[in-house]
Amino acid sequence: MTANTPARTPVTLLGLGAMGTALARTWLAAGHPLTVWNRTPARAEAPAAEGAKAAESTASAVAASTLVVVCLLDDDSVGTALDGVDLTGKDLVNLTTTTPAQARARAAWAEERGARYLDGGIMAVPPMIGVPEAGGYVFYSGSRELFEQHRQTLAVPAGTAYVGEDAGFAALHDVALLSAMYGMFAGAAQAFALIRGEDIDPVAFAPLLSGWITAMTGPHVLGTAARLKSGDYTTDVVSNLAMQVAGTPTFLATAEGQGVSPELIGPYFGLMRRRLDAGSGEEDLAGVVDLLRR
Ligand code: FVH
Repeated sequence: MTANTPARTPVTLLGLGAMGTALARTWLAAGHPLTVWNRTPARAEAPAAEGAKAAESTASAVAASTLVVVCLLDDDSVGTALDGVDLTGKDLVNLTTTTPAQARARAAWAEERGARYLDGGIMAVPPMIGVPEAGGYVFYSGSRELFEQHRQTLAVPAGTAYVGEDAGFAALHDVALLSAMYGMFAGAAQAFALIRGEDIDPVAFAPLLSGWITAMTGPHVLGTAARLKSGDYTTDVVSNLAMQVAGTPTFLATAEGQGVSPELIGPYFGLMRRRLDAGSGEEDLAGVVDLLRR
């Protein structure tokens, strides 16, 4: 660092699992003074060798910096690690994956202890951290002031997307995107199961499947969002529900013929059928969203 280089914000990081270790590396590489703590102290040896200060307790780690980032297994481990620690005047950024309700409760808990609170949902896996071209980012919600003040420091490991003052919103966005991901993975599993056992090379099949998912998903997602917002589920429908439900016996019979269970795809077809039976044959699939709401 030269005399003209602005000082980097000191960071304390609690948690050196796979994700915490990746985060630590990026802040160290960017020149941030870093204090780390991990329940199993041996995991602090690698970042310490790269210049981090290894704290012996969460209390001393928290005392070392105003900005305290937590990346532990779950909400219980956050409660355990910070139990009895003085958080007065601290800026607590919790990147641990939790439910929205846990995030809101943790925000209230932190504020009662005199800290500002920002919750985060990491949309990346460890190899994407510190690699901007990998496209990883973190959803943040909670104190906007805290976010704006530390935006640059938070942007070091991955991109940032602030989604609102409600501390639960980062977790909600995180879980919503991951839920969609698992739905797509379920669809891919169904497709691979159908071809498995035949003389079809799964590696040759993969780009067809991937290209199809990509081509269909974007327009479907954007179209559904527009319908949910406008409340108009029938204008400009390309493939209506009546036609799509009429096709489902073919998919189920093919699965049966290939020896594939309908347990993944059957429930979705069931929802489509319910919506059709309710008189929505001219819609597309947006109405399924409303059926899922309890
Ligand atoms: N790794 C991933 O792909 C995903 C990507 C998206 C975000 N997740 C979430 O990030 C949180 C941390 O994940 P991680 O990958 O670092 O997880 P682990 O490698 O399993 O490390 C867990 C750390 O938590 C510590 N820990 C566990 N229980 C306690 C406890 N009761 N008290 C204090 N610390 C605890 C553990 O310590 P140790 O086992 O080394 O002693 C690790 O530091 C997580 O929410 C993901 O869902 C990652």
